[in-house]
Amino acid sequence: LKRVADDVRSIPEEKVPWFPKQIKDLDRCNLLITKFDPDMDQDHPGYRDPEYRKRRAFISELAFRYKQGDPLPVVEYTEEEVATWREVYQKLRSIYSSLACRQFVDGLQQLERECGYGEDSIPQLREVSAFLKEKTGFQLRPVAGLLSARDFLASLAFRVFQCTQYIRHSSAPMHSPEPDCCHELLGHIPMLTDKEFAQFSQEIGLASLGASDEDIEKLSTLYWFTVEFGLCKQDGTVKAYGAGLLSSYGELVYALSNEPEYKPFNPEETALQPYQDQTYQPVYFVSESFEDAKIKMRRYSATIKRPFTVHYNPFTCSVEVLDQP
Ligand code: NLE
Ligand code: FE2
Repeated sequence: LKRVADDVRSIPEEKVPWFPKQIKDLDRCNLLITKFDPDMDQDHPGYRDPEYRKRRAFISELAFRYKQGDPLPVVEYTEEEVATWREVYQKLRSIYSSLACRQFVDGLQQLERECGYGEDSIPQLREVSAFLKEKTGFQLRPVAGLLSARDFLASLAFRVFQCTQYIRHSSAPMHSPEPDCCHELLGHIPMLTDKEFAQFSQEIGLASLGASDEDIEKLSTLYWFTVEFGLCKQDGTVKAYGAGLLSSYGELVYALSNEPEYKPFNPEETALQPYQDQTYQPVYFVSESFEDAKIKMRRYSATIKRPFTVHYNPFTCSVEVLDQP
């Protein structure tokens, strides 16, 4: 018989890292990784552009002040920002039908029809979040930059996707090593309109709650090679479903050329593949199908050792923690 534990810290002899149990606890999941910050990184294309840095600071502030349940901040984008968006949108839109997976193309079409997606304006997180909520129960939350893997993955357990709201520098529209609104809105959001993919994302999140640092490292590597840079077979050809590819014209073309190495997706091996996040990936993992990736990930997650199990309660938007029987 399983018993609901009040707090996993009551489980003897195990040090379990703190993790959010209620959606409100995500206010504490905000550890930022500043390595790509335009204020710190001399190689950032915005480093020498004080206007850009000021804009980034302003948009970051909106995210820092955000608390779960607040209405999502609305950003009035400048003409220059919209011009960057337009360039990214037009270039990518022209290659999606041949290089992106079916679920992505369907999702984007729905967003264009029903959620104001198009090249003339940058969609607002508030509207997109409301749309997603109805499709798959996912909702958005603003974030100031790249989050730590533990905090980012934890939010997925609640079907919350943390989104940046600033845009990449106008001098480098075709690839950015850091996330920005082009990456979130074009890379991630269309995939999150798909029920199966939403489920896949939440399951990675649930597997991460209270996991050891080593297991977080492996899960974030798996996340990297699936949700960010995953390829899958469809109708006999290889297509992209990873958001890092679907938001970068440069890397999308490269990933589906015959230059990079392909390996079959297999969580045990993929979890150990070293990766870098500065430029294009030298290797991509290809799954037989979405379904296949989901089944294999589920099997892998079940092998992660934790002294408890978690169950998401969608009625209360909270995680129930159960002692291992
Ligand atoms: N390289 C991606 C892009 O240019 O949109 C962003 C990746 C963020 C992990
Ligand atoms: Fe991403």
